[in-house]
Amino acid sequence: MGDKARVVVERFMRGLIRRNPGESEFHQAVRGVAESITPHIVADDRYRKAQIAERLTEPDRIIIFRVCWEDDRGNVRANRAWRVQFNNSIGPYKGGLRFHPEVNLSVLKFLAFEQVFKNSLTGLPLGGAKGGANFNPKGKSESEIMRFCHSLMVEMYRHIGDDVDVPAGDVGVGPREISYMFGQYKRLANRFEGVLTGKGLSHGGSLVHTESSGYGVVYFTQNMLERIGESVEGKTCSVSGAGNVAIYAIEKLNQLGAKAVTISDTTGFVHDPGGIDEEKLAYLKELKGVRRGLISEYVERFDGATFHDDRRPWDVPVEIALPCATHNEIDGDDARTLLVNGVMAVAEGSNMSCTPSAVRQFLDRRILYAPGKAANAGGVAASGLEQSQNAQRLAWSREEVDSRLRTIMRRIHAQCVDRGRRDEEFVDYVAGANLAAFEKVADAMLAYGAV
Ligand code: 2IT
Repeated sequence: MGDKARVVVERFMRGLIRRNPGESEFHQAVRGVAESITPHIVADDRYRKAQIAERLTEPDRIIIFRVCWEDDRGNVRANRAWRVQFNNSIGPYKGGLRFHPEVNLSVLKFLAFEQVFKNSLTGLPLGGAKGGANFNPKGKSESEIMRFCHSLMVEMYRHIGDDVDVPAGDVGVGPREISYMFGQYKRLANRFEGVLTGKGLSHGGSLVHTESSGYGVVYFTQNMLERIGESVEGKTCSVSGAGNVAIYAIEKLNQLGAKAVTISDTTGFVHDPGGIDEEKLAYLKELKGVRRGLISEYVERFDGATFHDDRRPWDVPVEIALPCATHNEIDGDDARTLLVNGVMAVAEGSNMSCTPSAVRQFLDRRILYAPGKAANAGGVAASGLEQSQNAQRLAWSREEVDSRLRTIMRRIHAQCVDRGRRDEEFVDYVAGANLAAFEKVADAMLAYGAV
C-alpha cells in the first residue's frame, strides 16, 4: 500500500472506531477489507465521491429484541437477540444465526460485514446479514430449545422473507433449530417458502447442505494446491473444531487421500497421529452431533490418540491447517509455530480464524493462505442452492448439488487468483477475495445512486 492509501486507511479507521466504540471484532474485520480496497478507492473518483467505504461499513439496519421463554422448571428466562441486515445491494439479506453465550453486537457486525463479501464471491444473488442470540444451548433440554426457537421467531418473522432476508444456521444452530424456527414462521406467516436454509430434507432442505462448508474448504484448498502443482493427497492436516465444518472437512480430506490428525472443542484438542479415518469419524459424528459429549472421550476409545487439555492444535507439525472452530483461533505465536513446522496451506473454515499478526506472517512467508470469506463460502453457496430449489419447488440430487458446489468454489478461487496475483508464483488471496467481492457490491451501489 502506498503512503497516501495508508493515511486514508488510518483516517477512515479513526472515524469508524469513533462511530462504533468498543467493537473490536468489527474494527478488525473492517480494517482487513479497508487495507485491500483503499488503494482502489483512492484511485477511482467514482467510489470516493459516492462515499462507498463509509456506506459499506454502515449496516442497513440492526434489529435488537428480547426473547422470553420458560425453562423446564417453570422459570421465565430472558435473552437478547439480534439481526444485523448489513447490505442487500446484490440480493436479499443472507447469513446465519448463532446461539452462543458470548454473542454480542460486535461479533455479529463483524460476521455480517464479512458475509457481504463472502456472498458476493459466490456469484449468487445474496446480500449479507448475520444474527443470533446470547442463548447457551449447552445443557438445555430438547423442549427448552424448541420453546426458545419458537419464541425467537415470534419477533423475527416480521423482519424476514424469501425475498427479504433468509437466515440459516451457524454455531449452536443446526437443522433441529432451523426446523423449529421454520415451523413457527410457517404458522405465523401462513406461507411455506424458502425463508430459512439448512432445513431438514422432509421440508425443503437440500442434500449436501450439512456437508457444504467443510467440503468447500477442502475443495478450495485443493484448488490452491493444484495451482502450484501440488495436491491434497498424502498430506497431513490439522483441523480445529468439532462442528459440521470440521467434521465434513475431515470427511472430504479422507476421500481425497489426506490424513487429518487433530480435532478440538472448547475443552482442548485430540491428536491422533494414525489419522481420523472413516470409522473414527462416524464415532465423532455420533459423539458431537447426537450425544453432544466431550472430545476427550475419543482417546478412551481409540489407541494412540492423546488429549491436550485447554490447548489448540497448532503446534502439531502439518502441511495443511484448517481452522474450523471460531474467530481469532490462530494468533501470531500459533502462526510462527505452524510456519516453523513447515505448513504450506492454511484455509479458514471459521470466519476470521487468524489474527492480523498471523495473517501478516502467512502473507510475508508467501504460503497458501485463504481467508474465510473465500474458503468457507461453500456453506452459504449451498444455502443459495437450497433457495433456488425452494423457489422452483424442486429437489436436486446429491451429485447435482455437490457438482455445483465444486464449480462455485473453483470460480471463487479463480476470482482470487485474478485479482490477487502478485507475481509468477505468489497469489495474495486476502487482497484477491476482498477486491473481487468489493467490486461487485460497490458497482451495484453506484448504479443505485445515493440510497
Ligand atoms: O458463516 C456462514 O457463511 C454461515 N453460517 C452460513 C450462512 C448461510 O446463510 O448459509
